[in-house]
Amino acid sequence: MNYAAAKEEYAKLGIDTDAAIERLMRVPVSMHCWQGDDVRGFDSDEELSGGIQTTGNYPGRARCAEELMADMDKAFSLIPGAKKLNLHACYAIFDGEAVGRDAIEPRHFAKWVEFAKARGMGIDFNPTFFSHPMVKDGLTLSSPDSEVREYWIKHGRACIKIAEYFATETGVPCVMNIWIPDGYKETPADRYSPRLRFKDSLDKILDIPYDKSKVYITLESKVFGIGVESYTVGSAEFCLSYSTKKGITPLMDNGHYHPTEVVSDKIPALLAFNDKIALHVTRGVRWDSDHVVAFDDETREIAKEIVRCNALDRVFIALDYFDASINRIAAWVIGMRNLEKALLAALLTPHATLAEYQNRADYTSMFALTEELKLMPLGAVFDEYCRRCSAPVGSMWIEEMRAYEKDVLSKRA
Ligand code: RNT
Ligand code: ZN
Repeated sequence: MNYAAAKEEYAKLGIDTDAAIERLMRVPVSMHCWQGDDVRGFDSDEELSGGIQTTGNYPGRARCAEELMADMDKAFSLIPGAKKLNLHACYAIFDGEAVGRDAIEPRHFAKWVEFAKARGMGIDFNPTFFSHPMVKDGLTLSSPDSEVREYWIKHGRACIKIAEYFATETGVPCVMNIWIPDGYKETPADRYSPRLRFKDSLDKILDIPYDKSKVYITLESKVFGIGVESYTVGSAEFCLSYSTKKGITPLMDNGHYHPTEVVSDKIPALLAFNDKIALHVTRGVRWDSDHVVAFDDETREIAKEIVRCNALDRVFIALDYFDASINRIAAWVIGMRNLEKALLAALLTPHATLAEYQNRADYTSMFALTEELKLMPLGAVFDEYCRRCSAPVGSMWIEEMRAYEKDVLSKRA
């Protein structure tokens, strides 16, 4: 079906496809740099730790900043819509200098700022509390060792300054997300003290003055990680309570809940109490496996909640997954395009009509229309959206990705 015909179909439901396309063009989605190099970063040779894992050894991962930037550029060119660059502290560019994570400075990210500015993008940021020798017994901000805690507190504080620098330079607020891997493999003898130490460490990090209109500090909870199956210090209740109490922003990663819990349902709950919320969109397969985001029911439901709560300006949307078993450019592009599709589908849904059915207790119509909507010509509108964003239409991007693989990635021995 062509765009004009699709537009007419949606108009019958009272939906303006042009308005949906224009709205979506203004929704930034933060693309995680760490998909490009299997979460290795540039600041240490440590193995990936923290209970997260990349599996697979598909050839061609980025090995340095130049390669990562080039790969992200390639991915950006294949993805419609507005983007933000999501960096981790371990992607500092040192140029030979030896700098600890407790001492990183804005200048170590100057090249990233240049990169983002040239592309008209904002930057989001993450302190890196894993893959580092100062992670002691799997613990960072909750460690019983005050020297360890001190080191990571300094890291958190250094990162706030860098986040502020990103916002000042790009003119776009920076979301700075705190996630720590701390936890225990076995049932701990003391569940309380680690959380009190984490709380105290966070207080110390947040103690430094920063411009709250420029930096949004988020806190990400988790249920378990590999090797820390029995207890996670930064659990859902801990992180949500802390965020609320301190007026920072909660972040939900949809891989970080029990398999039958859904983040889509949590979005309106958190929006009722928070001006802003943040998301890491991922796909867990049986566990927090961080598979590439698919155009699946829960991704669509997440997008629907954001849109029908009228919260596109209140939800910071980022992707967070890492697949080393397929072409990494494809991993970015597939996940980002799927999220864009989900958002577009949500913008093309007659929410008011459906809500009215619900309020009239006409569940028959609500269900019937919901199911019929699934076969509406979304593809034709998405193609048009891609066209207007100068991004490849349909499966055209696959050839471009393959060409880049042949010309660039395959030469990385
Ligand atoms: C880990 C968290 C965290 C990381 C990134 C690399 O389970 O999801 O967000 O994936 O910071
Ligand atoms: Zn995450």
